[in-house]
Amino acid sequence: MRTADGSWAPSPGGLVRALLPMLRDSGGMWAGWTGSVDDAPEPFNLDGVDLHPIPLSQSEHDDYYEGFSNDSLWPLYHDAMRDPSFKAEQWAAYVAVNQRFAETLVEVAPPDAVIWVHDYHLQLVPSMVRRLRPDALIGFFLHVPFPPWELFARLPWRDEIIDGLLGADLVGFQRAIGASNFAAIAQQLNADLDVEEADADGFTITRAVEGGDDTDRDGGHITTAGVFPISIDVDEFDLLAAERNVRRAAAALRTSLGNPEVILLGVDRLDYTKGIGLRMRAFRSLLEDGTLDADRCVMIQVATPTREAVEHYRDERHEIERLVGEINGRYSRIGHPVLHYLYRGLPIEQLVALYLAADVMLVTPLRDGMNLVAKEYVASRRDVNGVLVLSEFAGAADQLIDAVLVNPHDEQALRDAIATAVEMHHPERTARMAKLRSAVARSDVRGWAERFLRELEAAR
Ligand code: ADQ
Repeated sequence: MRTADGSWAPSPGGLVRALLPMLRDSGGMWAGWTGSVDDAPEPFNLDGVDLHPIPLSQSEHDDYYEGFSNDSLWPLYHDAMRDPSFKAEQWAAYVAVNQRFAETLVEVAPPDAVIWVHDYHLQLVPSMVRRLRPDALIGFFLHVPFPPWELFARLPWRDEIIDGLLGADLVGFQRAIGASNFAAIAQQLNADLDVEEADADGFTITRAVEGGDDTDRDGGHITTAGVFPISIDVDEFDLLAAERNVRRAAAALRTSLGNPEVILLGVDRLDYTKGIGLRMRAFRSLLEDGTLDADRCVMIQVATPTREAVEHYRDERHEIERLVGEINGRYSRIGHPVLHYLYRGLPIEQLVALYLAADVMLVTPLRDGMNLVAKEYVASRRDVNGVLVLSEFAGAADQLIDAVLVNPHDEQALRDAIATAVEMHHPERTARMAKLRSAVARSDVRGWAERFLRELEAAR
C-alpha cells in the first residue's frame, strides 16, 4: 500500500506478513491492485520482493470492486443477508479485471511457476491462467464463506465462476462446509465431473480435458478442494501484549474510563455481516432490565470505515450511529458515556491495548469466513484472562470451542451469552482462556501458508 507520503509499505495484516518472507526466500513476486484508482506505477522491488501493480480505472473500481465484488458476491456469499445486485455491466467489468490479472501473471511467471490467487474478487483467474499457461501450478484461497446451492444458484454467472475455480489445482476454504458446498455445486452444474471425497474434509474433482492426457488421472484435470482455516501471526500479538507501553496504555485506558468493573469490546470493519447492531441492541436490553449496571460497565466499539460508497454500508453505519446515540442518551452520565464508538482504524499497538483492557470481547458476526479479531484477542491475553463471546457463524468457532459460543440471530441467546461472560468467575475464565490460547498457538498464519503451499506442490 501507499503511505501518506506516497511511498510504499507492506499492508498491515498477518497474510502479508506471512507471505512476504516466503516470497523473498523463494524469489517470488506479488501482483495486486494498489488500492488507488488510476494508479499504475511500474513494477518495483520492496524489501526484496518484486511487486507488480495492476491498475483499476474509476469505472472498474465502481463496477468491478464496489459493484460485482462487494455488492453482489459479498452479500451472496454471506447468506444473502442483503440483496445481491446482479448487473451485466458489473459482471463484464469483473471478467475484464480478472483477465488483466491473469495476463499479468502469465507474463511475469517463470516456467512451472506456483501461482496463488486470493479471494472472491479473482475467481475467474485460475482457469484464465490455466488456459494460457498449462505448466503453472495454481492455488486459490477463498477468505469468505462459500454458500450452499440454494444461494449460489441465484448467480446468473454461476457456471462461469465454478469453471473459473476449477482451473486451480487446489482450492482452499476456511471451513469444511465451504469445501463441501463447492464440490456439491460443481457436480450439480456439471454432471460429467467426477467428485470424490478425499481425507480430512477434502474433495477431488476430476474433469475430462479435451485432447487427452493434459495433466492428471484419466486424462483429466484434477482440482482438490481442501480446508485451510486461516490464522494470525500469533507471536506478534503475544509479544506486543508483553510490551510495557502497551500494558501501560491498557491500564491508562481503564483509568480514563473511570475504572469500570467490566469493559466490553467490539472491533470490526463496519460491515453488516459483523452483527454490530445486534450486539449493541443486546447491550441496550441488558442495561434496560438491570442485568448490566451503566455505572459499572462500559462498552467500546471500534469500527473501521469500509466500502463507504456502497449503499448497504451507508445504511448500516447510520443504524449503528443511531443506536450509539440512543444508548448513550438513555444510559450515560455526564462525562461517562456507557458506549464509546470510534469510526476509524487504529494502530496495532492500540488495538492490543484495547484487547488487554477488555474483560469481554464480543465477536458476533452473522456470517464470517474466519474472523481474525477473535484470534487476535486470545493471542493477546498472555495474562490468561478475559472472556470471548463468539458467534457460531464465524469460521473461528470451529477451533475456538472454549469461547462462549452463541447464535447471534437469537436475541435472548445473545443477551444470555453476554451476561454469562460478564458474570463468569475467575477459575472458569482462566480455564477457558488457557484452552483457547493453546488452540490459537497451534494455528499460526505461517503454518497455514506452508501447509497450503505444501499441498499445492503435492498436486504436481
Ligand atoms: P475481514 O472481514 O476484514 O476479513 P477479520 O478476519 O476480522 O475480517 O479481519 C479484520 C482485520 O482488521 C483484523 O486483523 C483486525 O485487527 C483489523 N481491524 C479491524 N478493525 C480495526 C480497526 N478499527 N483498526 C485497525 N485494525 C482493525 C476477511 C474475511 C474474514 C477472514 C479474513 C482473513 O471476511 O472472515 O477472517 O478475511 O481470511
